Amino acid sequence: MPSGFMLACLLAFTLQIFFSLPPVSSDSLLPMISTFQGLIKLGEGVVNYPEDVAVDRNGVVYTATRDGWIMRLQNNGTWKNWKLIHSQTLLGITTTKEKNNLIVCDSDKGLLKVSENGVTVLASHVTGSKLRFANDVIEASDGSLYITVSSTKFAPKAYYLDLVEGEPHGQLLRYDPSSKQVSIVLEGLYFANGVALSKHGDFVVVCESWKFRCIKHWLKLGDKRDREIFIENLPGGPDNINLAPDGSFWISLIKVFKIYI
Ligand SMILES: [Ca+2]
Ligand SMILES: [Ca+2]
Repeated sequence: MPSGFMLACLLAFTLQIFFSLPPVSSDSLLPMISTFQGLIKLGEGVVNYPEDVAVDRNGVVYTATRDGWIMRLQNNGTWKNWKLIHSQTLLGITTTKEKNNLIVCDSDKGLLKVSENGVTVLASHVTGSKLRFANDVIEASDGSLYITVSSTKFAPKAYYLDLVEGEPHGQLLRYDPSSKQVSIVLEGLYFANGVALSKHGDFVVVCESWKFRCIKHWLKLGDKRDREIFIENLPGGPDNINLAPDGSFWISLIKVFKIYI
């Protein structure tokens, strides 16, 4: 391959990344929060690549691991293997209020329901296409489930290509528990990642990792726009998001530039 072509490709990729992403702040710009000083790590060396955590109505903490286990944190502080899903592509999880089931995103199989009775596939298709790369899920107060799809073009193993291409292949989906159908709520998202419900249940916040921002989507639109900026110019790519007890949100960040450039 001619070296000039390689150089042109590299330049194109670099320009695409720089035009697609805001620059990342250095660590020195990250706020020092005293709350972090007292944090302890749960499951270090025991839990294999947990993507997310969920707490059920009884206060039990769950996580899904990359080796296919749904693990439960026991009262004595140790983790127990609870259900084996035989999947290496488990990502976000949440619990349902009414039946206290666990809902798990499997980026290959779709949306799974996990209970004491076993594992069932809740949804595997959206508008006739295979549901792939489901990243996170949250239950709304009406029982519907809002699901992020990070990329409709690239598989999870090639997620970095989604970053390099810099195009919005992400979606927000809704699973209707009455019809058991999945519909598309939002398209054109830049790597839709974590999703969380507001304290009053009136909107969801969706993280767009490659845009360093999170958007707000009102669940009852009325005359509102389907998406608004919730927070932008974050000092890293937002990954998971969780509602805090005071109504604010905890957002985890990825240092995109330090990993890829
Ligand atoms: Ca989550
Ligand atoms: Ca995630």
